[in-house]
Amino acid sequence: MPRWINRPEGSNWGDFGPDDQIGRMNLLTPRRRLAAMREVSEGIVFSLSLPLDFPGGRMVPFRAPPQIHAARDGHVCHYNMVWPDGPEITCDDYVVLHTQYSTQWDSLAHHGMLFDADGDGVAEKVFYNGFRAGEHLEGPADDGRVCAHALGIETLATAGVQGRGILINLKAAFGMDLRPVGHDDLMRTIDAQGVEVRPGDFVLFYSGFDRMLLDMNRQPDAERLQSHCAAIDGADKRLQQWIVDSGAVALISDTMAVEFLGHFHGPPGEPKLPLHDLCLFRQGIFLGEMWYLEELAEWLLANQRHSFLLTAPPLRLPGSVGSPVTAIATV
Ligand code: UVW
Repeated sequence: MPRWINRPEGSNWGDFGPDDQIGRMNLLTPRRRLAAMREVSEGIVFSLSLPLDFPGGRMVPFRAPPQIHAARDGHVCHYNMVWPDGPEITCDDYVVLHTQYSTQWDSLAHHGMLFDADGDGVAEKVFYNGFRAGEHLEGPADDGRVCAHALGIETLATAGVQGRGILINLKAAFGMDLRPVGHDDLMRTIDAQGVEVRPGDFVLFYSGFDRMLLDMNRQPDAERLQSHCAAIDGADKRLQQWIVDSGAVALISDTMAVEFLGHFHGPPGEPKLPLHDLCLFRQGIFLGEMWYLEELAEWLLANQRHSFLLTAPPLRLPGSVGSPVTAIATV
């Protein structure tokens, strides 16, 4: 039995194969990856991760900062521990890590929709390419355990997250005011900044949110953060079509959700996160959020460039729906 009969409007389900789990990452071919290597001319690198204990506090109530603990073997604490028969000292730890607390990838298992994929007239919980909640995305069990048997972040980890990155500087175009960036605004910015988007690209949007967050030093002022910065408007249908046509494999930004969050309190029944709907559910386009882009954006602006080699694998953590990422841009 196929997993789905009805294909969501505007989706590419099945185009990369009936069991595909990496969506548009299929467009990142060896030839395109090789071309991305040719973006490197200086050998300068930029780390694109915030310290993973940022933003600090609980900006999203169910996402907490990492907690690091000493590894224990019964009553033995393996931290600053002198070996019983020698002079060596050892430290081991473990961490309680909310995978989407800080600089992160969203896997295609992060965001699904209620949709009648099997054509029985009843909407069910489904994700990209028709993978199902409860069946492929198992849990939560009584003890809280979950497992994405399909679409987990390990699918991205093994897909080879290295290719051409391009950065669109929304801060340079629009300043720090809160602003949805629709299709026409984005096209004007792309033209003015001389950005060329190619199939297989990772498309980064820089807003200046990262600097605000860092200056708050782990005590985020949510109201201030929510009332600043430009972000692409996922509800703009022409912008959605541009994303589909662009061939981008992932959209990435320094903001909380890549997209403008002004639709969060929109009419009942409408998607609150329309870009998440388009990218993660319909098109299999990965989203990277809360990346640290300031230094890269400033270097690119000063050097009249917009493209670079991006290397950004997530953790190969089977069954997880997201992952921290310590990405590197090489120019
Ligand atoms: C938001 O926090 C709104 O987005 P995400 O769940 O993708 O992190």
